[in-house]
Amino acid sequence: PKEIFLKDYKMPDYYFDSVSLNFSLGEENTIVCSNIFVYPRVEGISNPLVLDGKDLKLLSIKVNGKELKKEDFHLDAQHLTIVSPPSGTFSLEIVTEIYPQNNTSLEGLYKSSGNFCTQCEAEGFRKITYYQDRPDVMAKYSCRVEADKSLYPVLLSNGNLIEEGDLEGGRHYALWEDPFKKPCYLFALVAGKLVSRDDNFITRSGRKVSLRIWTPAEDLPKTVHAMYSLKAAMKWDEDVFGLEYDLDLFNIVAVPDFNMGAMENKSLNIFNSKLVLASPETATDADYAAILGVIGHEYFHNWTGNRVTCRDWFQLSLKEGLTVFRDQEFSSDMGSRTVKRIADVSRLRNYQFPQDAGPMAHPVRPHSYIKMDNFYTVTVYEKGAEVVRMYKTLLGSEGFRKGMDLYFKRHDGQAVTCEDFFASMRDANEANFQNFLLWYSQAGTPRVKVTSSYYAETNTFSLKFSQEVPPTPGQPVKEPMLIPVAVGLLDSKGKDMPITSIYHDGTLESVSTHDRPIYSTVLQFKKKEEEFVFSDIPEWPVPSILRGYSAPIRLDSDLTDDDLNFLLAHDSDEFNRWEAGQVLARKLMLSLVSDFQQNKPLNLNPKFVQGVRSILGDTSLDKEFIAKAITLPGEGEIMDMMEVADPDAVHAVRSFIKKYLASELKSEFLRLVESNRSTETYDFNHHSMARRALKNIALAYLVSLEDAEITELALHEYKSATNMTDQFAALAAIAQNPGKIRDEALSDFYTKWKNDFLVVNKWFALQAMSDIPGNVENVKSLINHPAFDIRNPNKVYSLIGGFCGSPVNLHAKDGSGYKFLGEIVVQLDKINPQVASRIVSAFSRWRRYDETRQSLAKAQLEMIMSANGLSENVFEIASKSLS
Ligand code: BAL
Ligand code: ZN
Repeated sequence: PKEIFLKDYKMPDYYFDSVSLNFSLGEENTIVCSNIFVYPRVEGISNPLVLDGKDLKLLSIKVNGKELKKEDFHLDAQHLTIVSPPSGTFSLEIVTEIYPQNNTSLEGLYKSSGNFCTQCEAEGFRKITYYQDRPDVMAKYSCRVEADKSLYPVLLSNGNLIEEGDLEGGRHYALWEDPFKKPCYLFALVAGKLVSRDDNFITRSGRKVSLRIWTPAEDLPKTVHAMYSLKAAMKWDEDVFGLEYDLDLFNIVAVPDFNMGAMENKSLNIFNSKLVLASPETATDADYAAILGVIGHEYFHNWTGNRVTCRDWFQLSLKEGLTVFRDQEFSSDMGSRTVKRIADVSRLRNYQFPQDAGPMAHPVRPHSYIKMDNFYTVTVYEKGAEVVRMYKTLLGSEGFRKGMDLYFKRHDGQAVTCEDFFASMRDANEANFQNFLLWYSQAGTPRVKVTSSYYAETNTFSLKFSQEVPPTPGQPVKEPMLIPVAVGLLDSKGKDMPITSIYHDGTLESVSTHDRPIYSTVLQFKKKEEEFVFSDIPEWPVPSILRGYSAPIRLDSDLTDDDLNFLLAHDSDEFNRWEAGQVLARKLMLSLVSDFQQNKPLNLNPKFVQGVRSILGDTSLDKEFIAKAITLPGEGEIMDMMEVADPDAVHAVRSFIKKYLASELKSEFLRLVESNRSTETYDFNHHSMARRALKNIALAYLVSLEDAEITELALHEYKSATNMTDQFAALAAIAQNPGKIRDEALSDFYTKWKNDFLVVNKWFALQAMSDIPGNVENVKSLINHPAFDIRNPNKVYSLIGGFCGSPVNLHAKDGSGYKFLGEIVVQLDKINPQVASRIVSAFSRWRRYDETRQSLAKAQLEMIMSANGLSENVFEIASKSLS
C-alpha cells in the first residue's frame, strides 16, 4: 500500500467546470454517464489527465464527442489516464457500469434496505465513475436519476429539482441541479420508497426554505425531534454566526446501513437512522441529545465544509474540528453549558488522549496516510474542536466572530487550508499567535506542570509553568506551543479575588482596574518554562487553573487534597469544580490500584465519602452536574495513567468504590431515586433530563450492593418506566448482576422490542459491554442471534464495538477476547474494510499491557496481517500498531 504525504501536495493540472451525471438505476446493474467540461489550470498544457476509479466497468470514453481509441487511454485497477488530452478546454464523456446491490463497503452507491443511497466522503465517488476524486476540484453538478417508479418512487440529489416525469416501462426520472460549486465528496443521490415529514423555515432575510426528512413510512412518526433540531440549528447559526441557509430546499434522509453517523452532502444530508429516529418510548436522553448535536453538525457544515471546503484531506480538521466546535456550542446553548463541557472533555480524555499516546498518534493535521478513512478520528474531530475553542478563548467571542467573518469573506467558494483559517483569525484581530500553528502539526498531549508560591511581604502570588509535548511516532522532538490557561484565584472564603495586574517576562501587564475588576484571566503560556506573578493579592489564594478546560493538555499541579476539596466546594467555574472532584478521584483510584496489586486490603478515605455525600445533598447544584460529579473516572482513563495498564486491578477498584459508596450512602441514593421519578410525559429539556440522569446513576450505584430489596426496586423502575431512558437504565442496572432475574429481564426487553432494530442494538450493546467474567462466550452466541447482521455497521458497533468497551473481557488474561476479535476483524474486512479497521483499532495499544497480554494481542495482529486480501484500511492500523 502507498503512503500519501502532505508535503507532496500538488495543484491539479485540470479543473472541472461543470459535471452532468445521468444514473440509470437497475436491479442487475446501474449505468452512470458523466459529462464533464474540463479546463487546464495553465493554458496550453496537455499533461495526461489522471482520473480515479475503483470497481468500475468502463463502457465508453469520449473526448469532445469522439470515442477514444485504445492507445489514447490507459486503465488500471485505480486509474483511468487520458494520455494526451487536447490543449485548452474540452468535454469528456464517460460511461461506466456499477453494481450497487453487491456493494457491502457502503461507500459509493449502494443499497440499504432496498433503497439506493450514496456515501462519497472521503473517496467514494471514485466507486461511481472515473473522476478527479479530490476536494480541490470543485464543479457545478446536475444529476438526472432514472429508475423503476414503483420500487423507487422518490428520486433525490443535490440542489433544486428542475424537472421530473414518467418514462416507458414503468420507469420515471428526476433532474436535479445544484447551483453551488462543490467537490465530488459532497455529491449525493437517493432513490427509494420513502415518505417525508415536511416543514419550513423562514430565514432572517425572509426566504422560505422547505425542510423534508425522509424515512420509510413506518418510521415517519419518529422524526419530530430531528425536525425540531434542524430548525433550532438553522436559527442558531443565524443568531450566533450570522450564517443563513442558501437554497430553498433542505433534505435529510435516514438510512439503516451507514458507516458513519451522518454526511453533510449539499442540501441532501444522509443520516444513519439512529441519529434521526427518536420517540420517548424508543430513544434515550443520550439519543435525543446526539440527534440534536449531529443534525446541527451536518447543517453547520453547509458553511464550514461546503461553502468553504478543504484543499486536500490532510486539512480535514479545517471543516471537522470547526464544525464539532460549532455543534458543541449549539448543544451548550440549547442545554447546560457546564454539563456539555464536562461530557466533551470526558470524551477527549477517554478516547483522544489514548490515541495521542499510542501508535496511531497523529497531529490534528496528519502528515501522511494510507487510507484517509482511518483519519476520521477523535484527534481530527475532538482535539481539532479544542484547537478552534482555543482561538475563541484567546480572542474572546467578538474577536472570534470577527475572525469567522473574515474567513468567509476571503474564502467563500474555495478549497483552503488550516493556515488560511489561522490567518483569518490572526488578521481580523491583529493578534500575535506565536507558536499556535504547532497545534496542527505536533501530535501528543502536552503535559503542563504548575507550581504556586505566595510572597506575603510583596502581596504577590506566582504560578510557574513548564510544558513538555511527549514524543510520538515520527516526531521524537517537539517545540513548546501557545497554551491559553484560564485562571482565577479564590480567597479563603471561596470567593474569586479581583485580578488587577500580572508580571510576565519581567513586564507588568495591567489586566483590570479597581472600578472594573475581573476575576478570571487567560494567561498565554508559550515557552518551555514561564512564570506569571499576580500582584495586589492580600492572602494566599487557591488557584483555579485551566478554567473551562481552556486547552487540551494534561495538567499536573501542586494543589493539595485540601485545595482540591476547597475548589470542589467553592469554585465559581463549574467545570473546575467537577474537575477538582475528578482529580481527587483519579488520585484515590490510582492509590487503591497500587494497594490491590500488592494484595493490601482496600479502604476508602472517609473524606472522599464525605465529599460525595455533600455533593448529593447540595440542593443548589444542577442535578445533571451532580450526576457527572459522582461519576468516577472511566477505567480507560485510569489505565492510561499507569506505567503498565492493569484492567483487572482498575476494574476491581472501580467496583469496590462503587459498592462502598452505595453502602455508605444507601439512604441518600434511595431518596434520589424516589424523588426524581419521571412524569408521564417525556420532555427533552435540561431540567427533566437532569432528574433522570441523577435518578438513574443513583440506581446504578445501589444495584452494586447485590441486595434483594434493591433488585426489586430496579425491577419496579424497569416495569413502571414511561420512557426508554428510564427503562433502559433500569435494565442496565438489573443486568449488572448475573442470575435468573437478569436473564429474564433481558429476554423480556428483547420480546418487547424485537421489531425495533435501533432498540435491539441497545440490547446487543448492553450485553456486549457487560463486565461479567467470561462474557466473550455470550457475545459469540449473540453473533448467531437472528437479529444480528454482520453487514450492518450499527449492529457491529453495538455488539463488537460494545465488547471492546469492556476492558476486563477484551483483555481477558487467557486471550479469549483477543482471539475472538482477531477472527471477527478478518471476517469483517472482506465485507466492509472501514468498519473492520475501526474494530481493529481496539488492539492498537497492546504494548500498554503486561507481557502475557502483549504476546497474545500481538499474535492476533500478526494473524490479521497475514490474512489474504487484507484491505489497506486494516493494513494501515494493524501495521502501525505492530511497528
Ligand atoms: N463529513 C463526515 C461526517 C461528518 O463529520 O459530518
Ligand atoms: Zn463533520
